[in-house]
Order: sequence, then C-alpha cells, then structure tokens
Amino acid sequence: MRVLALILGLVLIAPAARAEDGYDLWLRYRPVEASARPAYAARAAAIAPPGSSAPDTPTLKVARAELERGLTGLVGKPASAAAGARDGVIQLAVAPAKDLGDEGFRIRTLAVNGRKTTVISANRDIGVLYGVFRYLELIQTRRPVDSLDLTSVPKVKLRMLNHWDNLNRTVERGYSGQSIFDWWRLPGHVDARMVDYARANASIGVNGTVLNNVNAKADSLTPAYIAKAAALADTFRPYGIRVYLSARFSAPIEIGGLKTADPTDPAVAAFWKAKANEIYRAIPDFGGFLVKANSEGQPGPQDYGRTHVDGANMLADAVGPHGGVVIWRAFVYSHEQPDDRAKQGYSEFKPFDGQFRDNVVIQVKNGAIDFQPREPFHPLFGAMPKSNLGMEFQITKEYLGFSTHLVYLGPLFEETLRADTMAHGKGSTVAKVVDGTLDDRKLTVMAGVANIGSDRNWSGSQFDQANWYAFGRLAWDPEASARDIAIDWTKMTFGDEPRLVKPVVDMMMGSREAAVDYMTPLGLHHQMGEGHHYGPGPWVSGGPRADWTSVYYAKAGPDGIGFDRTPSGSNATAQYAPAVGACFADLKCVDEKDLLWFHHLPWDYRLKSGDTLWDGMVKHYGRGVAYVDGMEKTWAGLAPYVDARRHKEVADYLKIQRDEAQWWRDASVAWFGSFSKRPLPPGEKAPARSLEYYESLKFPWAPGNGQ
Ligand code: GCW
Repeated sequence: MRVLALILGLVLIAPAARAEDGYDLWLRYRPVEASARPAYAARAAAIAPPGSSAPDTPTLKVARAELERGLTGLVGKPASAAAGARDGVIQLAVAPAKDLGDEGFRIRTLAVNGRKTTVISANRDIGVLYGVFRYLELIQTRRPVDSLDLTSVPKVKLRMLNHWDNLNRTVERGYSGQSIFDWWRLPGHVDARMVDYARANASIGVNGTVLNNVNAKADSLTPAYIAKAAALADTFRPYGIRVYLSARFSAPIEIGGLKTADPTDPAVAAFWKAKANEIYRAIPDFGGFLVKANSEGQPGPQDYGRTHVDGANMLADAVGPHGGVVIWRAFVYSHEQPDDRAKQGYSEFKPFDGQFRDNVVIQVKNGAIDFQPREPFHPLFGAMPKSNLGMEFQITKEYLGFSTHLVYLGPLFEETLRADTMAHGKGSTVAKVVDGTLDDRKLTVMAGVANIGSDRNWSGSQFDQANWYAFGRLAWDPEASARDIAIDWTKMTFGDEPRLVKPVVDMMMGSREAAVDYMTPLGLHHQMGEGHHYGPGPWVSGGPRADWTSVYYAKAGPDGIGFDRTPSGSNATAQYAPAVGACFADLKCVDEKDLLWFHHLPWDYRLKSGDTLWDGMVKHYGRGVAYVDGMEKTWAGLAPYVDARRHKEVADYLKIQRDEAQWWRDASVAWFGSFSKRPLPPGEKAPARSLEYYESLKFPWAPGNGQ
C-alpha cells in the first residue's frame, strides 16, 4: 500500500518536478499561463499548409516544424488550416518585397479569404524562418499578437560565431565542457545536437560559424576533415548557417608539399586555389577563411617579408570566384616591437586602407589589447573607411571570471557599439562602422568568440546563455538595447513572472560593472593570472615578453599607477580622431572609467568623488564584491519562481563568484597597497591573507588553456 502510494505520488508530482537543465535555452516554449492563453491560442489556431507562395523547401520545412513545436508548447497543437479553421491562421509566404533584402521578414495580421491571418513573409525562405522565431518570441515575451505589422531586416551581413575549438575537442578559452563538434565521429555520425545548435543560432539570426580555432591546424583543410565540415554544413544549411574554416597560413608547406607559404609564390597561390575549389566541391555555400596571421606565433605573410595585404588578397582570389570571403584578423602584436601593444594593430593595418580586395574583411577586436572587462573602443574603428572592417567580440569569458561568474556582456557590447569614433564628426558610432553605414560598406561582419560547449546547458552556466543570445541580437541590430535584450532573454529563459523578471534584469545589467570593479577598476587592465587568466595576478612579471605580464599594464610603483598613453607617454591617444584622442589625453575630459588606461597618476590624485586615487580604487574593489553579495541575496529570494535545478546551479555559481570577487579584491589591495603604502580608507577591511599567500596560489589545471 505504502509502496503504491509512493509510486502514485511520484507519478503525480513528476511533471511539475521535471528538472530543467538549461538545454532548451531560450526556446523553452512552456505553456502560456491560463489567463493569457486563450487570446494567444485564438490567434494561432492553425498553420496554413505548404502552398505555391511557400513551397516546401528544407528551410520552410524547418520553419513550419519550429512553428508547430513552439505553438504546441505555448498554446496547444495548431490545426491544419485546411481542416476548416476560421480566424487565427498563420501563413508562411515567400514573396518579393523591396525593403526586406535577403534575410529580412515581415509579420502582419491580414484578412486572407475573409479569415484573420498572421502572414510571415520574406523574399527568401530563410527570412520566413527568422520571422517564425520572432513570432514565437512575441508570444514567449507576452507581447500582443493581435494586429501585427512588424518589419525586421538585419543590419549586418555576416553574423557569425568563431569557435576556438580544437580537433581533439579541447576548446581554447572554453569553459563549458568539450567542443560540441565531434570531429572524430564525423562525417559518419552527426550528433542530433547539431540541429539544436543550428536552431538556437537561427533563432537569433546567426548565419555563419567558423568551426575551428584561429590557432589553426592545417589538418582541417585535408580531404578527411573537409568531408567532416561538409556533413556539418549539410546539417546547418536549412537554418541559413554557412560554415567557415580557420586557415593556417603555412598549410601549403604542411599539407601541400611545398617548401614555402610565401603568398607571392605562384605555387602557393595555386595551392590555395586548388584547395578552395576542393572545398567548394564539397560545400557549395562554404563561407570562406578566417585567418590569424603573424600573431602570437602563428605563421603569416610577414615570415616571407610580405604584408597582410599580400596574404589576404592571395586567399581572397582563391575563394572569390566562389563567392567566398577572407576574414583577416587585426589582432596582431609582436614581441620584437617594443611599442605599446595597444598601438600595434592600428600601426600595422591603417597604412593598408584601400588595398584589400572587396571580399576581404579586417576583423578587429572591440578594444586594442584583448577582451578586457573594459576597454576603450579599438582605434581602427573609423580609421579605415576604404576597407571592410568587422567587429570581434568575445562571448566566452576568458577575462571575466569564466563561466562561474555571472557577468552579462550586453552592456559591454553596447558600450563599445555606442562609442563615438568621431570619424566623420559626431554620431560616427562604432555601430555605424560595423553596420557599414558610416562609409557605405556592404560586406559587414560581427563575430563573437563562442562560449558554447558540450555541457548540457551549452554555455557552462545558465546566465552565459544570455551572452550568446545578446550577441546574436546585437549582430542583427548593433543599435539594440542591452536592457531590452536582457528582458526578452529573461522572460524566455525563466518565464514571464514580473517578480522575477525585474530583479533578474537589474542584476544582469549591473553585473559587468561589478566585474570591472572587483577585477580592474578605473581603467586598469590585464591583471589576471598568468596564462590561464583565472583569478588575480597583478604581480605577474618576467617571462618571455613584457606585454604578457600584469606589471607592464598597471605600471604601479611608489609614485603611482596607470599606463601613460597620452602624448607624454606612448601617445596611443593620437590613433583616435583628434577630438576623441584629445579627450582621452585630458584629465579634465577623460571618463574616470578609462582613467588608468590612459594616464599614470600619483596615489593622491583626486578623483571626482573627492577620494584619492588609492582610496577610490579600494572602494571600487569593495563595491564590486558588494554587488555580487547583492546578487546572491536577490537570487536566493527568487527560489519560488525558478525550477530547483537551475536555481541551485546559479546559486552555487554565485557563491563561487562571491568568494572569487573577495579574493580579487583582497589580492589586488594587498599588491597595490605594497606600492601606495597608504592606509585603507575608513571601514575597509584589511585583506584576509598575506600578499605572499595570494602570490603562491597556482592553478595548473584551470580550464580553457590547453591545445
Ligand atoms: O586573448 C588571446 C587569448 C588566446 C587567443 C588570442 C587570439 C586564440 O588568450 O587564447 O588565441 O587572444 O585572439 O588570437
């Protein structure tokens, strides 16, 4: 009897207790609450069957399947329109529309044959798929769908993920398990997860993916691996996603039997042409090559006394006839170059403006150093009007606490995109460089270094999914608002409970500033642990090169702290438009958030708050820790609104983050205090342990560091 009761009990509670683990991402399609359900159900009662305006292409098939799946979850299984539904039919249509381009869509409520119908239309089937995802998002975020008239066209042409995934399934700077690309079993077996990967990306408009690490192996270009990439391309194609490969510049030597990879050597050019032809035979819509050349030890044209232009154009000529592109990274710096590392990308690329082929894009990191918690925008934005210039953001949080810190990157992306380069006067924002409108460029790119891995929750943490999502939304519209995006994500990910949405969004919105505060406040940068970049390491010095050390960037000493990039220092400020550079160089104008990025200042320098620089720094660290404290408390109070498993995972991570924020604060205060030799401001606690203790910590197995 008792056993029976137990079994019965388990059966009864099972549906409610169904654990969510984050696998469904923002595409959960859980039932709309009873009060709102009938209204949505009435609008979405039936799906029109394929017809002449929407033939059954693979993309339209998946669009219909997604619509059915979404509606079934949200409001109940839709009927087939042919079965005589009256109002509330949803119809997909491919029809010419001048203003929609290749990928835009329109969603309108119209009377079709006397029936109130929602028509999702586009020039091409992929636009329809994007429209379907948007329509489902409208319901998921509880917007009215009664009388719709909505048009959306992506502003950036290539919206792509860059996977830093290795062929052995390790992921450089990956904190969410192994690579999701199972190279060994491909092409014989394509994991079902690849379809969900494609769905998720299509739902946010991502239309390209680079499958392998920019620190590339030539093996990716061998026939066996081309076949593997082709199997992925076949899987992704219905979702509008093209595959790209990182190309190792020295591949002609490693797999082509040549003695050189000199781009001006005809045999080398012939190798690449033949290689491109071979790839396009297997993958007719192959996107092209991504190249990291002459950077951090990677081979490149400079090995032969040639230039970035020689290298990029030679590859561009190989893929050009097939419609492919070459994305050439501007993340270059050399240890033979003693100049401020922040200046090297600009110095190397700016002189080549106008010399790259039309199908070359120069991909520039958001800032001039390396994906720091905060960087001023890269000076190349706005400085190369005659070249295609793409944005590279890092979605994976190499320098922002890995996947265990809750740091919503929307505000970081937004801050960079909204920054004004002043290239053509006020309003010349980075967003306008990226979307091509500033200099009328058509081939535009926004890339994000992926944070996706084999973890069930894809991104290593529930909240890191928001960074993937926000990246996609901002690539579609670089002028979108990080807060609006956070609201949508939260509703879709955790549900439309107002008592949950507002606190979660508020928490997310301040989380990046908090990380800046507890790691590198007031413009400090690159103070992380050596190599793996885990935890604080402001004392890191020595080693093969100065610009891999923390002391190079902070320049702390008895006299003060900060990197002088004004005309009296490295003069990096001169790489910006005059008005921007002058402001950065001027203590009265520069924003304090960038203070120590541009200035070396005495410990007693007065901040706007009236605090000395030293006191202000200590307070910033403390503020960051306090913010994480607050997040922990807020989240604990949200337990009633979040399923237990995801709630616990987030709570565990916040505890880790709280401890690590404190560690960052204590270690930094201990280290910099050894130079400032000033007391802590009143009320601030001394670090818990000695400086020697913090310096002694070693993390040989920190994730994301292996090849
Ligand atoms: O930030 C640095 C990373 C490297 C990375 C490099 C790059 C792929 O520490 O791991 O290498 O940037 O962007 O090329």
